[in-house]
Amino acid sequence: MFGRSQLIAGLFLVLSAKAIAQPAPPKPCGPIPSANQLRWQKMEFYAFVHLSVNTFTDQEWGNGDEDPKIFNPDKLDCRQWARIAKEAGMKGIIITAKHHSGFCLWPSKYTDYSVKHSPWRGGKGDIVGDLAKACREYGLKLGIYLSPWDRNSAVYGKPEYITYFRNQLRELLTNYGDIFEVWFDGANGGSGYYGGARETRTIDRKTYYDWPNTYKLVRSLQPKAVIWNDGGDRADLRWVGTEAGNVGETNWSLLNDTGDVPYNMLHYGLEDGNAWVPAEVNTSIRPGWFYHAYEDTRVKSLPQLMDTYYSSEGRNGALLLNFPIDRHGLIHETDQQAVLAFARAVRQTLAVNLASGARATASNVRGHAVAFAAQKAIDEDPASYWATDDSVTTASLTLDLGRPITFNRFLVQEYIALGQRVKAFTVEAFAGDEWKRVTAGTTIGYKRILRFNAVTAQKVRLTITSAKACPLISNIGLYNAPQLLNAPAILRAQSGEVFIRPADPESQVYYTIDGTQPGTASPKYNRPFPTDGKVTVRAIAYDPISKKASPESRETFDISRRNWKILGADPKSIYAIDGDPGTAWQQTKSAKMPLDLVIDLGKEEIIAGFRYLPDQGWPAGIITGYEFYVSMDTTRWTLADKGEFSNIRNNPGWQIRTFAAVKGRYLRLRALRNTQNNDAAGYAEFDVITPDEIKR
Ligand code: FUL
Repeated sequence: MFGRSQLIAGLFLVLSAKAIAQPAPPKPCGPIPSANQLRWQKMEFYAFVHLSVNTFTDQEWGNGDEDPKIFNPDKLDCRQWARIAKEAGMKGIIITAKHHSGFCLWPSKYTDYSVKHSPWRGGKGDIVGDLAKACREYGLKLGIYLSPWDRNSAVYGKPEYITYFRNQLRELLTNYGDIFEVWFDGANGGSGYYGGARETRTIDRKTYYDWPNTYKLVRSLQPKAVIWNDGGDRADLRWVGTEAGNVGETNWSLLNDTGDVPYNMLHYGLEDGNAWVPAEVNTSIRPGWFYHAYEDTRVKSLPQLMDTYYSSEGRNGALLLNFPIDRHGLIHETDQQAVLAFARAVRQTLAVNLASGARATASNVRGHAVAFAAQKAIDEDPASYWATDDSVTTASLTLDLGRPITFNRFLVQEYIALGQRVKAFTVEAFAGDEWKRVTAGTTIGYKRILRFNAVTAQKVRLTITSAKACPLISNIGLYNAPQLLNAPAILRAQSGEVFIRPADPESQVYYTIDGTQPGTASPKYNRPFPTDGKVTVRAIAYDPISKKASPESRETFDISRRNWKILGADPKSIYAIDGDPGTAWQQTKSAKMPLDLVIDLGKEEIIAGFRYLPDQGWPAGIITGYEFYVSMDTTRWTLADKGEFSNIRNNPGWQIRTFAAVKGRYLRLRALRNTQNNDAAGYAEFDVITPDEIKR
């Protein structure tokens, strides 16, 4: 008989023999995430809220001279924001504690330009404090946006401002508990109130803020926070180069530590970057970041939000989704419904992982060890992973599902704690008696999700076709997402012909032009149809098999553009009024700012506003400063409006301007400046608004 001690010794021997047989885990490959970055990456989805004095003036950027008395969000309720974020599956909320206007949502000691001097709660309120409390109650993390640009501060542009900025940062990072992210916006310098100076101040984005010392302050006050910065020194997280809600299909979580990253590479990261700087995709649930009642009908639809999801979280990015807080201090009901429907659809998509329970085998397993076996990719433990031998960078993993299963989504995750490795992969299905390619991708990173038409197969194979080092796959998912019908696109050519384009070619389209809701009893769209003058077209796409309809799309067109002529311009100028946002006219020839777009309407009209859509392709000629004139004869012009299109660089959507109605036959949109400070003006579309125009 063995004694107890012999038994233990025997057991120890067996265990240590096993331990010796175990190959060591792979060495890190290239830069790896810090503990803060790893923790942040797992948050995946969190909210932005934008609120400031400009919420009450309908501007995207406050000028800094708005009277604090206009700030009165009479029903402000941070618990409502937190409840919605929580229900939507978000993990935190980042608040614009101070936006470019300089107005502070907390009673900062260092300025009078804050809630203290607003009528809201008699000047006794603190929105950052309220939100911190609400986040604690709902188990959410709190993040702070503090705009480096301050259009109110008299000392902006001078060294004293940096002290002021850091004092405010210290208040925010000291008085409100744990902060998970600090957001330093890159929009910087320009015109402003600046304590009454009302001038343009420019700063050197690289040196002015002395970021290294500001980062030190953040690290000392909030050691667990991640820093976002697109303006100056490299931070922990990067901007993706657009606010449209997507990051590149190829998305490396890497950048270079020093030196400038070419603007367009923010979208993709750098394969050989020497620093870990993962992507955060920031976008708003509406076209603007701040609340405008005229955007109540432009809240992103479910298909648009799903596209955003697959192009952000599905491409190795985190999703920071903004709610513009309305004038009552609430998330608008429509936004609430939109985000909750979105969250539901994501949950439904990922409800059942059809890969769990499969039998997994691999072409190579690191040291033949159980610890790195193929099965580790479907064991639902994010800390375990399938790994190959160090020398192997091409390998495949096969899942046998036991019976034919239908799926249309493929999810895959790398074990990023040891670096991002995979450069390219394919997914195949064994259907009939051969392997067929289902889809393919480039980078994976923390999480990659691919969409494709449903396939039915018993075996699925992931092949890593290229990697920087042995691949480490921590998770694989197969899902059968319920069908989503996209709202069709509605366009009107200059001729007045209306085109309706459904996203899925096989779906049917029904439409109305009489203001009624479209349904299957409405006219069916077969070909473009003519219209003339003002009309609202409403349309749905419909799948006769599932009997499901898409969300409705609705476009309101103003007076006919049939007889319009652009004067003194090259033939391509027609693209500015052809009704197709996909085509644009770039007015660059021999030109110097100011540049004029002059239109002959063909007859006298009453003009009460205009709409401008910049080039939707490469960001050139995006007009910021403008004047708008109307004339009866092209000799005497009346200035009807002037101003700036705020934030148009990052968010180049439709710009809508209305003014007191003016009569005339000729229009002149004068571009004074563009986002690149050169002499180009580009137009994807230009249209007018006439007085009795129905809701915008
Ligand atoms: C931009 C700002 O200029 C916008 O107003 C908004 O805050 C967005 C998140 O960042 O750079």
